[in-house]
Amino acid sequence: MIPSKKEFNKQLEKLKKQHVKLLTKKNKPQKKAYNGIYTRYKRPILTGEHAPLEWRFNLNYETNPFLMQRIGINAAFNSGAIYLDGKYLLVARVEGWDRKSFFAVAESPNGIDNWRFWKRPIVLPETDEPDTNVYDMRVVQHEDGWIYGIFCAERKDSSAPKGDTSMATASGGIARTKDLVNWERLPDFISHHGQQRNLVLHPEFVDGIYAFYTRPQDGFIEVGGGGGIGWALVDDITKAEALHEEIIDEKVYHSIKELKNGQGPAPLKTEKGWLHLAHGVRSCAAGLRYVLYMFVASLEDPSKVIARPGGYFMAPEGEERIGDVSNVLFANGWIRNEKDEVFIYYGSSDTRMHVATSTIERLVDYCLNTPEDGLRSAESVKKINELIDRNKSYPHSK
Ligand code: M1P
Repeated sequence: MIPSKKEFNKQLEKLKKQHVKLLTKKNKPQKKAYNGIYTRYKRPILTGEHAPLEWRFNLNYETNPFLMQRIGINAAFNSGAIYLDGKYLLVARVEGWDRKSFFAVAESPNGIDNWRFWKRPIVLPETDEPDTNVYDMRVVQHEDGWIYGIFCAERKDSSAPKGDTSMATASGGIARTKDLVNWERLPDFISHHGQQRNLVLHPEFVDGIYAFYTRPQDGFIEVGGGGGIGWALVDDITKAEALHEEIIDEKVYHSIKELKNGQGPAPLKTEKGWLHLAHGVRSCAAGLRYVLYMFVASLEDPSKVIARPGGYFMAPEGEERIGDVSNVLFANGWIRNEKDEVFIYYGSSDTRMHVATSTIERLVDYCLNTPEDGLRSAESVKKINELIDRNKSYPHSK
C-alpha cells in the first residue's frame, strides 16, 4: 500500500532528526590508551551516513511516496585536509553503492566533531581520458598561491586481454583551486616508472621548481620491483613530468613497510625538519595490514631523511580493524593550527574517518627520540635493555 502524505512526512521528520543527532554528537578523547604521543578520539568523525539526505533521497512525495533511498553512500574515508580561514576542512573520499569514489568537502568548527558536508560534492573536471574512479586526494596549499588536489585517477587498462575486467591503471591526477568549489584540472602526472598512487606535492618550491613525492609501482596493486617513497622535481606543474624519481624512503624486509609504502599528506615544516606521515603495508595470513608511520626530512634538502622512528605510529585498533577492506589505517590529511596543535585525520578499513590530536612539539620529540628499527630481534631486545638501564638512574625506578 502506498503510504499517505502524512506517513511520508512523519518518516521524513524521523530521518532528519536521526541525521542531525548523528552530525551533532560530541566526540570525546579516548583516555584509556595513553601513549603521550597522540590522543585518539572515540567516535568516527565522518561516515557514509553523514552524507546529506538530499544526496540520497528523493524528498518529493509525488515522485517518491515510499521515501526510498535513490542513491546510496557506502563510505567516507581517506580524506585530504586543509585549515582555511580558521575552518577545519576535509576533502573526503566518498564512495557510493556503485563503488565509484568522488570528493566532497566536510567542515567542522573545531576539527573534532560537528562535521557537515557542503551542499554538493566537488565537480572535478576530467582530462581527455575520463577517469573511471578518483580517490585519496592530498590537499596542498602551495607557496605559488594555489591549493592543489593531488589524487589517484584510475582507469581500465587498455592493454587488458578481452574478458579481463579487473586490469586497471593508476595515475597521479592534479587539479587546483582557490576555494575548493571551482577546480581547474591539469594534465595527469607523467611518470616513466610505471603506475602512480600516493602522489603528493611538496608545499614549497625546491630550487625554484615543484617537488613531488611519488610511488612508482609495476602493477595496479603490486609495487613489484618498484615501490618506496620517491622524490621527483618538476619544472612546470601544468605539464608535470618526472624525468627522474629517486627513492628516499624504501620498503624494507621484515618491517611494517615490507610490501609497500606511500607518502601520506604533504609534510609539515618544523624547526627540526619536515615531519612526514606515511603508510606501510605488510602481508600476512589475514591479508594486507596497513599502518601509519612517521619520518623527518632535512630542511636544507627535503629529499634527505634524517630521522626514522622505528615501527608503526598508529595501527588499526578495535572497530578500526573492520570494514570493507579490513586491517587498514590510511592517512592523507592532517592539519596544524595556529597553536601548533596537529589534527591527524585517518581512514580505517576503507570505511570511515577518525581523528587523533597531538602537537608539533610532541611529534618532533617522538620522531627524534624513538629508536630506529634495528631490523633484527636481538637489536629490539638491546634497545629495551638500554632503556631499562637508563631508567635505573631515575628516582621512580626501583
Ligand atoms: O585498501 C587499502 C588502500 O589501498 C590503496 O593504497 P596503496 O596504493 O598504498 O596500496 C589505496 O587504494 C587506498 O585508498 C586504500 O585505502
